[in-house]
Amino acid sequence: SQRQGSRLRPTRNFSTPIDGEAQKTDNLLYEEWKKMASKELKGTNIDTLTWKTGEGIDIKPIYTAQDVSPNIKNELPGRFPYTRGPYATMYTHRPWTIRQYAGFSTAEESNAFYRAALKAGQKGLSVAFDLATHRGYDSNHPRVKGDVGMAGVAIDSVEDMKILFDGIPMDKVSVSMTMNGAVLPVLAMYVVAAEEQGAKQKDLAGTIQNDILKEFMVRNTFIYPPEPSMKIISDIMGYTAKNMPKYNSISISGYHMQEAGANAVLELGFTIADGLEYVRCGLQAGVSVDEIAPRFSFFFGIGMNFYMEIAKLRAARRLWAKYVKEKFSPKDEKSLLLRTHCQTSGWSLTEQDPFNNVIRTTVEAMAATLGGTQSLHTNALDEAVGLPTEFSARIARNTQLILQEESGLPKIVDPWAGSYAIEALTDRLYDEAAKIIEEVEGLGGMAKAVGEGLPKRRIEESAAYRQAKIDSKEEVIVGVNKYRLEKEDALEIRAIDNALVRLAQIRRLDKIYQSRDKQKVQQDLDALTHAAKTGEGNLLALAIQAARDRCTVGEISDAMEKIYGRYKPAYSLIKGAYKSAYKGVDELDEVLKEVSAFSEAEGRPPRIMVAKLGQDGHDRGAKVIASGFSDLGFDCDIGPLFSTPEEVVQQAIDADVHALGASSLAAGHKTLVPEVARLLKEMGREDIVLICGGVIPEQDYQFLHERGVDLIFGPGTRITDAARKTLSEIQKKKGKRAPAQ
Ligand code: MLC
Ligand code: 5AD
Repeated sequence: SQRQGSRLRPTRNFSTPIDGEAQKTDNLLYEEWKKMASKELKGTNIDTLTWKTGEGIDIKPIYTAQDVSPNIKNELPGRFPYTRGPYATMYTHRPWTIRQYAGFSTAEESNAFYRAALKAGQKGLSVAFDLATHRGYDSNHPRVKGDVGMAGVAIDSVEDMKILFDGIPMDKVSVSMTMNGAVLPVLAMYVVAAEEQGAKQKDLAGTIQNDILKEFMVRNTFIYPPEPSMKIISDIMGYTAKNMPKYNSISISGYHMQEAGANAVLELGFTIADGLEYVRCGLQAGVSVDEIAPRFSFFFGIGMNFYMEIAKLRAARRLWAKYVKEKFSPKDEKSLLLRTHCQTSGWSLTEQDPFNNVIRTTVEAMAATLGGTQSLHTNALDEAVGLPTEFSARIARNTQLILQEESGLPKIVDPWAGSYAIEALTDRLYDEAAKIIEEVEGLGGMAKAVGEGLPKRRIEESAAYRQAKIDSKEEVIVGVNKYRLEKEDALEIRAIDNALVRLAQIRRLDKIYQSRDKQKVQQDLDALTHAAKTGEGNLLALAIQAARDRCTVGEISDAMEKIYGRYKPAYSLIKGAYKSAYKGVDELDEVLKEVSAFSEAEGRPPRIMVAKLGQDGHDRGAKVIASGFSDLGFDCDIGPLFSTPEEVVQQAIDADVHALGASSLAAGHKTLVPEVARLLKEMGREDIVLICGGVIPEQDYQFLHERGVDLIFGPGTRITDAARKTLSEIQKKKGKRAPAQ
């Protein structure tokens, strides 16, 4: 209706009360509460009860009717602006989909894992691919030696894809695939595997992530530069709209922004702005909004700020409905529905006292479902050390089963509606995110904003700010910066034999090379190259033909890379954000003093390079460390993503560093880091302090030390501590240092 439409204007302040009489009563009520509160506080200022969140939002100790717009009571689930949910009945009729993200090692092993999960109550599948696949390399490529099968399942051809879904009816079970870089070959192989199972394209229900903008911002598994990457997305949307009507052609993801450090406002604003850009991308390719938007889906991260996260999902639905309506005037109401998957935050989980993670994940899962998510992944308790084991995966899944089947949570639609606090927070997030969206739209849309580096910068600032809050103990993490155990029990972890997986993949590739029709393969690949060059033809249709003829992921990717090239990201370092958010400057000052004493004695500050090895693009840790060290007076550089050990060692020597840090979050620490140590030794540069940081299980520490790693910093390390230890190790090794050239 008109009235609802006007409610949605972003400039409108929702907190403005409308009814004068009611306001008077509310004011009286509030004054009365203030009096009572002051008495209880015995002189402490009442403002100390207000919590300023990382978003800069004040969470007040009490909310009353005067904090919410009276129009709220007209909102219904299943009706514009959908704040209360995309469906009228929500979970009371159909609970959210329990969809656990998983994949590791070979297709055989992952298939067995999926089948067991489905038997144990999981409802949908979600495939995690290894980093080699993400970046369009076959398992036999020399650059991905340490990555094959490690952080996800290795897929090289349709033969692997068929094994992955063996015994799983692809026209019945909905499958999500997290793929963005090598999205064409992987989706093509999925379609062909389904075809060869006897399933029809029109019956395939599922989701492909296919969200490249956030890859350039935070996740880093792109292959081609932005422009051809957007063209690929529009071809996929065009193809699925015509041939796969039940398939969600994109999963517009804020999750990775949150994991990279974005607060709720940034996550919300940038994600909705991404969505608008993808609609335009489709329109430019000649599809109408109603052909594509009903099959858009979203993906949000859910962290520990319980109220904020519930409000975020409610605000997200209202924002999407409002902006799509205003900008694209769709005729189909379904174009306005924001349907979303959520994942609890991996970053919020700790290596220390890891069973605490079960509790954190439960709180987050409750926020996600009380916020009305359609599908959910709950993280496993061993998140900070490795991939889920059978045990930790079971507990993670059961967290959702218990919420669904024991708690009664699904029995009420949007139970927080009408809560003064949640409604006020929903409005506030809506307003704040709308400001970001307007800013981005003002720049010409998200593709431009990403090109200019705006979102990345904001997110990295937010990450450095958060780290300082934690390091200075203003933000408590139980078992890490408070209530820390003196002795930790070892946790059983999933170990993957990367060399074995790689061998198995190479063998299967060799078999494919011998059995396929070489001429057809060449024709298919030439057709792809031609389409990339001319812009003619649909790239997904061509990739499907190539997959049928047993072209591999690497070959299909290469065929387009010939024209598009491979994208090389630029780097920048955020300065000052860590230092400025660090409360309790005493310790910070001490470290600064130590560093400056070093600089005076040496004639230059301690120099360190933070490197990222292999295809692991998770660089929040590397960036936060580099920003923090740099704020502490170190001369700090970040090496390029996707480096080989040889490249890293050469860069470190060329830059004449005192220390080299390798940040590893995708299990490369057992293959790539020892290789770095070996090369340093070979070059006679063992004087360079070698540090390894990231997701590294305690069990591997000795292995790494024996191979020449000097310092290991796991998750939960305070940057000030890391800086001190690094400095003292540099001092210790000084005697061994080769004279500067
Ligand atoms: C649902 N339905 C209802 C209903 N609830 N019908 C009537 N009444 C109700 N109350 C219907 C829907 O309309 C739909 O049918 C069907 O039931 C399924 O419901 P859904 O809501 O669409 O759920 P689902 O199929 O699970 O789809 C959820 C989704 C989808 C739209 C969010 O995109 C999805 O599953 N995404 C998952 C993404 C994911 O797992 N990503 C992992 C990323 S991990 P119909 O006919 O309308 O379709 C990652 C980590 C990393 O990224 O970095 O590596
Ligand atoms: N299996 C299960 N979960 C995974 N994640 C990443 N890779 C896998 C995998 N292969 C989860 C972790 C991580 C997030 C991005 O996704 O929780 O933090």
